[in-house]
Amino acid sequence: NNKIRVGIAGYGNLGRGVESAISQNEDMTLVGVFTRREPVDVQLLSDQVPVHKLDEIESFKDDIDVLILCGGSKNDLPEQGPALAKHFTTVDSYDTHAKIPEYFASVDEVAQAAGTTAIISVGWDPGLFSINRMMGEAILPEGETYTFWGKGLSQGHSDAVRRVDGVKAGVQYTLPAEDAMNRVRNGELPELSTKEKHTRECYVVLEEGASEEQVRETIVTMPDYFADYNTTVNFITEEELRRDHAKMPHGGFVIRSGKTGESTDQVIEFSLKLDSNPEFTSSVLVAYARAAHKLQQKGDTGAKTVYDIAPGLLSPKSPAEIRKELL
Ligand code: API
Repeated sequence: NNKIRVGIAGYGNLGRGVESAISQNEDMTLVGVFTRREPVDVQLLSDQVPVHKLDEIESFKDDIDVLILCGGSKNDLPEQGPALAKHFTTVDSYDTHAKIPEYFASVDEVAQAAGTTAIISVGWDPGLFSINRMMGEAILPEGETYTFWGKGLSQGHSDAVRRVDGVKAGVQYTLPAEDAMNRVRNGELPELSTKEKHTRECYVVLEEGASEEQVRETIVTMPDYFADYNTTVNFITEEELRRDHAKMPHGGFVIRSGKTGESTDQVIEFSLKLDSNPEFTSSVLVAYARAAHKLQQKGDTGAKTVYDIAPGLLSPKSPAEIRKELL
């Protein structure tokens, strides 16, 4: 049969989510998981799927149609994105918004030369929210766009916290400012700075001997992640982290509030309520993996973002089926 053969690079929360999502998509099969850890130490959901060392992945070139990159944006993807696009058609969830243009260029150069297709920055934000921001602007040129997240656990910010020297483990919650959110929902079109829309709350387990003050300072001043926000850092024990912070819910919304004609109000709202941020992000990655494979087969290569992908390519159904059933 002609199932799309998928590989996973990196097996944390996202990798596990991708494994689980693939099992819900009959046109796909998971051929292997690739890890920097010792393969015997990696426990998959399924015992049917082999685990290999990531540095041996090149020898699987002919066995994988699409590789889903499940590493973090802060340290893993800037290196792995271009390195793996050299040999594989890839999908990733690079989410450092300010550095996406730079990351796109580095992946595009490699993918163009290698003839692979690489869809970057896939997920819900960046991803589904980005599409809705763009549609709002295109359809209602006179208006304002607002994005609110949470309350929820940001994987990107949690990953960034865990990379800080002296941090053993930790999570980050994004909290929307209720008053700002209500003003937007009431159609007020307020001008809001980054700080006025969200605050950030971190729960951190320190390494033995690490300094609270130093860790706090490194986190709250971190560019692209925390510097522009009011951030609080709480120090907790490993047991408290396991007990109180194991769930990873998230969500939020994009609102475009605009006017047509003389002064006709029009509001577009797209919202998500997620019990598991990683499982949802993974599900988006898997749908885009299907699109990446179709593009690659058509010879449409190079780096892409969600803006470049026609929605029908995400579906396992044929264009004729989609027209008949969903239009
Ligand atoms: C936040 C959002 C999260 C977006 C979703 C995803 C993640 O600050 O909570 O990191 O979980 N930017 N990029």
